[in-house]
Amino acid sequence: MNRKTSVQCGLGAATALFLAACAPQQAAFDLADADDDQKVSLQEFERYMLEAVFAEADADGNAKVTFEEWKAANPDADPEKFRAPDKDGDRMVSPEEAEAFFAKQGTWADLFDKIDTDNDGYVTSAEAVAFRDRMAALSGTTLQQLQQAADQK
Ligand SMILES: [Ca+2]
Ligand SMILES: [Ca+2]
Ligand SMILES: [Ca+2]
Ligand SMILES: [Ca+2]
Repeated sequence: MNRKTSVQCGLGAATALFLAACAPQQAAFDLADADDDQKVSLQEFERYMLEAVFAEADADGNAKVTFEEWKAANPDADPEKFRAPDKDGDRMVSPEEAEAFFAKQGTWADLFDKIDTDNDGYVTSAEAVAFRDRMAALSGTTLQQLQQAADQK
């Protein structure tokens, strides 16, 4: 994906990467399916989403996300909320801090559950497509909106 597309899509759309709003569905799915067994486990999903979200936010690619970078990718960013994952208080979020934060919040597990409609612990390409179609109505979907939608099920 080129820089322009990723800026237009914004951070919430890192989620949409998987849902193919910004990337060809099959390409995103194949990327997430690290062991190539045609299904995405929660572990694969978490790894993929973390990397996608982090790469999306880390504009200068130095493996640290500053609040300014976060805000650029996510205009509604709240400084208070940004501080939550920043465990060592250096005003930057490292991949490790992001991983711990998302794991604690259950962010990816909740989303994964929502996509894995037959609850077999794997997301198939068909389930990913079905989920994208369900979410298609929510244009400009942010991660927060996705979580809210998941909460309301
Ligand atoms: Ca797999
Ligand atoms: Ca950075
Ligand atoms: Ca930090
Ligand atoms: Ca499934």
